[in-house]
Order: sequence, then structure tokens, then C-alpha cells
Amino acid sequence: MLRLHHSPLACSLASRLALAEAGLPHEIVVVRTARGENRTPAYLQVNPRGKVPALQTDDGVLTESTAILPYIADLSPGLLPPAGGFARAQAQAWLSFLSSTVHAAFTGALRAEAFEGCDVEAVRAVHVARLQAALEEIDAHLAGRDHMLEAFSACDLYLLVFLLWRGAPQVAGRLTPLANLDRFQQHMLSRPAVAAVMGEEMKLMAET
Ligand SMILES: N[C@@H](CCC(=O)N[C@@H](CS)C(=O)NCC(=O)O)C(=O)O
Repeated sequence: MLRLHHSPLACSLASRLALAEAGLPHEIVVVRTARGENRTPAYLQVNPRGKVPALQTDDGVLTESTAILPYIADLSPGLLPPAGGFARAQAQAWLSFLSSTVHAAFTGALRAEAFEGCDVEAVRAVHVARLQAALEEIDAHLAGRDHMLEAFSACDLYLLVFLLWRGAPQVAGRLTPLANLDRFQQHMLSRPAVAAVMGEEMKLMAET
């Protein structure tokens, strides 16, 4: 049985959505980072980095969204192009961009106070600018298309999570609205599996 360690609306949501879209049997273990549950000795045994997602498999624990998403896709063909070809490499390039550029910019913008000894507003402004540039690039890519790749994929699920983060109070009103991203977000939220997971996420958030 796959067990996903997940915090509500965190980046681990992409892995949760992928498991749901894949229709794979799995269990969600809620680790609320806002309550420090990712720093408990028990969780550090699962992931010594104290981060979500962590996916427990029969072969061991897998961390990092850019590894977990392809792992899930390979268990249930259809979520990414087949491994070994150029299309899969292109998908991997988008996953890497989302992780190393979009997620990193969000981290700086949402948690600017974590940059010790730096001016919080200056840190936030730099990261919001990087975020805006990255989102504009993806918005341009989505012009005239419904998906990041030729068809629906795990890349879309990963992107959706970051689009949802645009509503966080630290960045709300500081990012220029982008029409293709907004259209994409609505389209993704209308997928039945995504809508079902988002309903569960809202319940978890209400309990947080
Ligand atoms: N590169 C990792 C990043 C994981 C990550 O930063 N997770 C955040 C939630 S979005 C987390 O666990 N934060 C808790 C903390 O840093 O205390 C991935 O993509 O899986």
C-alpha cells in the first residue's frame, strides 16, 4: 500500500492529486507543517529533511515531488509520457522548472522572514518578481492550449498547486493576473478527481 505523507495545500498536494487521478489504492497520512508535525521524531524517521511529500512504498520511502510524480506515473501509465523518450524528458524539464524556479520563488515570497538577517520586504519583493516572470513564461506557453504537454499530465497537477498558492495573503494582489493561467486553473479544478481531492483538502484546512 502506498502511504503519502501530506500537509493540506502544501506541494505534497500534487502527489495526492496524482494518486487520485491514477486511481491507485493509497492512504493519506496528514502531517500538518503549520503545527510542526513534520519536525516530530516520528516523522523525521520517515523523512529526515522534515519535508512533505514523502511516499512510503513497498521498496522504501521516496521524497521530492519531481521523483514521486514520475514514480506514480510509471505505476499507472497515462500521467506522463512513457519513460525513455524525448516527450518524457520534456515533461521532466517542466517538473524541474516548477520545482526549482516556481516553488523556490514561492518559498522566498511566502516565507521571507526565514531569510535571517535580511530585510523581509526586500526578500519578498525579489521573489515576487521572480515568480511573476516564471508565471508569465508558463502563461505564454499555455496560450491556445489546455495542458502543459500534449495531453493532461502530472505536470498540470503540479502547476495547479502553485496556481492555488497565488491566493496566499503574502502574495495576493502583488501578482499580475494572467488569463491563460486563470483559465487553466478553472479547467483543472473541474476534473472530477481533482474536485474530489480539493473537497477533502478544504475539510482538512477547516480543521487546521
Ligand atoms: N523539493 C521538495 C520541497 C518540499 C518542501 O519544501 N515541502 C514543504 C511544503 S510545500 C515543507 O515540507 N515545508 C515544511 C518545512 O520546511 O518546515 C519537493 O518538491 O518535494
